[in-house]
Amino acid sequence: MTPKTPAEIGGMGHSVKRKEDPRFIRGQGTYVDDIVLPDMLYLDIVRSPYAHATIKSIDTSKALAIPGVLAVITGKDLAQYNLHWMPTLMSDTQMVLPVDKVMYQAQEVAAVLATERYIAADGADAVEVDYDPLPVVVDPKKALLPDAPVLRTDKPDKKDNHIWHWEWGDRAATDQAFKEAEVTVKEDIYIPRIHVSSIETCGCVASFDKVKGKLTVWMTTQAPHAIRTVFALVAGHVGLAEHKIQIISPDIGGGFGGKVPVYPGYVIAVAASVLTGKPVKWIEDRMENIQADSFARDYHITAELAGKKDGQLTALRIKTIADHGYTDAAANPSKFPAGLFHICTGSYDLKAAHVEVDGVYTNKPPGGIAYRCSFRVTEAVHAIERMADLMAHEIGMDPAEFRIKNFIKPEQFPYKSALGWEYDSGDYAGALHKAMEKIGYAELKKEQAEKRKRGELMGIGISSFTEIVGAGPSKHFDILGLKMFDSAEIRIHPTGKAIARFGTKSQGQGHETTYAQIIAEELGIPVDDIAVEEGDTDTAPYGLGTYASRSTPTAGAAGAVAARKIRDKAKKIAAYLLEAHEDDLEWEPGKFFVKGSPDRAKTIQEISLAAYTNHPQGMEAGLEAVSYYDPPNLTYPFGSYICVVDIDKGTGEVKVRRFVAVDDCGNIINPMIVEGQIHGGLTMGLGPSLYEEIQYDESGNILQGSFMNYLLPTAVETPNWETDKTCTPSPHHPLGAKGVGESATVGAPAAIVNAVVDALWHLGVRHIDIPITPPKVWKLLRENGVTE
Ligand code: MCN
Ligand code: CUN
Repeated sequence: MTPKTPAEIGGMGHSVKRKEDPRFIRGQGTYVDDIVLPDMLYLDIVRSPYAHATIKSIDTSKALAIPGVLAVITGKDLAQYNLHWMPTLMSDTQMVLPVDKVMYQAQEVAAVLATERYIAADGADAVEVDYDPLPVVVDPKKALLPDAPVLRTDKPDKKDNHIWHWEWGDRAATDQAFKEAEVTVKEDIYIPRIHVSSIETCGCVASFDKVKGKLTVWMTTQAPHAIRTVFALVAGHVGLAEHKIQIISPDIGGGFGGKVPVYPGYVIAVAASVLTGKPVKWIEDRMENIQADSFARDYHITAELAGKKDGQLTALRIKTIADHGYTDAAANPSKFPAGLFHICTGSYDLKAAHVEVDGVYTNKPPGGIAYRCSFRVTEAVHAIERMADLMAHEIGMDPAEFRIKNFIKPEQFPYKSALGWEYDSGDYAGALHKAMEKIGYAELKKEQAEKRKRGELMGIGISSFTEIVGAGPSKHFDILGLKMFDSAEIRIHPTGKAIARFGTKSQGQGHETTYAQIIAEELGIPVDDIAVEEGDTDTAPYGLGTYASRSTPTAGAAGAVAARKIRDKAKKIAAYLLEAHEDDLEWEPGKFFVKGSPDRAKTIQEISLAAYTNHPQGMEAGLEAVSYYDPPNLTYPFGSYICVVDIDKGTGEVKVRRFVAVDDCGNIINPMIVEGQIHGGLTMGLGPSLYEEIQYDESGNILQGSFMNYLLPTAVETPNWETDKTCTPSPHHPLGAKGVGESATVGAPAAIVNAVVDALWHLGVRHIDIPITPPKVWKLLRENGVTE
């Protein structure tokens, strides 16, 4: 797309350098832990060594004897104010601090308040808790057995560990299609628990001003307004009304979905500040972050695909057990307990589909956050892209040809999927062809055939994913009743400079730059002249926050709509100044001019000044607008990824030799930022594919509780990503843009697994669960006599 604005204005399509970077690269960002207030106290948390145990007693005397320790807060203290439990995003309940039992290892048990951070930590070590261990349930399938101990004894009516059953689609039509199928394939696919490892851990500074009765909380949250409302609803009975609560999300060092939930530490810090009248800081350390914060995925999927011998797909059937840990705290729109998992028909034109998911309690920390994926889309994409590959291999058809045969065709858009989604636009074959060309697909196939003769293990894997982002149309999507719109408020100052505030909150995505570009595009005001703010609930308009790649589809659209309202008013002012009729005016970036006489023009800066100094009689002064944008549909970005792997026969190590990613997110605001999003996203797709997994032993002990064994890819493991794009605008978004922040993380794992299985198919290997670690592959090689 050629930019419509010149580089000095920097509208859409310009790779404007990030406005936020000068402060970040100089170490001048303001993160929560940078906030220091006078008389600030520190909180540290006592955590449970047991995954399931009764608390017999808590002895705080030794801790309280340490000079500087001011208080030890327990569940019983919070229970006096009915703050020992809190609601989760899925209307389940979660303990802030336990009164009688703990439900997972590393759960919060008590909190120590002290004058210094390290004194608080010493105090936490000195708290003595007497536990009585209870039987532990870690396997969700065992949790469903009739003799399994019932975990949620706090719910009097609960007689088992089953949380909910959810199903979608046409069961009868799907069963019928399977009966009539010429070929079917079936596979169990486990998508393990993984953990968001943002550079900054979670934390807050809560400051209650007893005189003003106002609570200010700086916190690491992706959704400040929603948090404010939830705090007001939960703590209204202790006098915290919503206008007396200010949530500020300062700079955030990565969110990736892990900073959507409310963690107990936040609530305890707020309670401690309200009780003491002093500011209270709580910052997780790295081990607490990895062991106790909410986790992603943990989906036990059984998928079946039906089709004809010629490769035509007909139907998909999926059953899933979702491990939610001890509470359903998943970050999903309220009406969808399994998120948008029913995007699982993917890029294919299927006649019928049916999907079932059962949520289960186990003795683990809460699961169900999204790890750079809008609500279970990675799980869905992984399932369909694995199954498509399995089917192609099964019938002996080239996986690329197979996909092209089954893709939804460009002329079928808007396309209604078998599970009810209306895909907005796409050209799936276009993206796949581009990726095939870029990687040299035909030559790679030849190379592979030759290598196979020599006994070398090389694989080629494709993933042609469809993402679904931008929740959302508020008729379907809400979180605890809050409709999922988003907002923008733009104010133009007399000198033509602007401030714009949004209801979302960047965690590294570059909103200060890209939102300014959207306004520059619409008003012709240079990017440098536009200040963008987010994350302060006292100033920003109400919005639902940044996750699910929704900022561009929702708040970005709101920015365009608000800017257009301003342009409409500017036109009236220009007509007045130019003594012309509005209909005779034309717009080009930055000015209105009289049709046919380009010299008779008024720049947006001149118009801005006139809005305060010389506006028409009867018109309100000023130049500003607000938009609360409720998107008519979601956006459906997509892409085709091709991965080439070589497998070391001696060690089982998988090496990603090449990875080509062709993405399509419609019209692009900032190509450089989008490329950065894709590079980061691909690396976050690589991690879980080859390295990352959180496991528990039978007693509920976490096995990957630190970066010693929870492995993240570094620059050494990360291949050279080769990226490219196609552009299929969204027909309903004001700028034709789709979200992109998560596409790569969602799409990449299936390409990697498909490549590995492709390398090993001739040995009889049909599937490998991620992460594909060297021991897993080595075992397969050994079983097949390839290695000793
Ligand atoms: N963009 C663009 N043109 C498009 C689409 C997007 O220029 N057609 C730009 C946007 O203007 C924005 C960025 O790309 O600057 C991402 O936009 P979008 O896809 O709308 O996603 P969000 O801004 O809502 O970001 C959320 C998404 C999610 S859900 C996760 S998880 C994730 C991700 O972004 N977390 C991140 N990328 C991250 N990047 C960083 N650095 N840190 C995180 O925590
Ligand atoms: Cu999907 S993790 Mo992001 O939605 O913040």
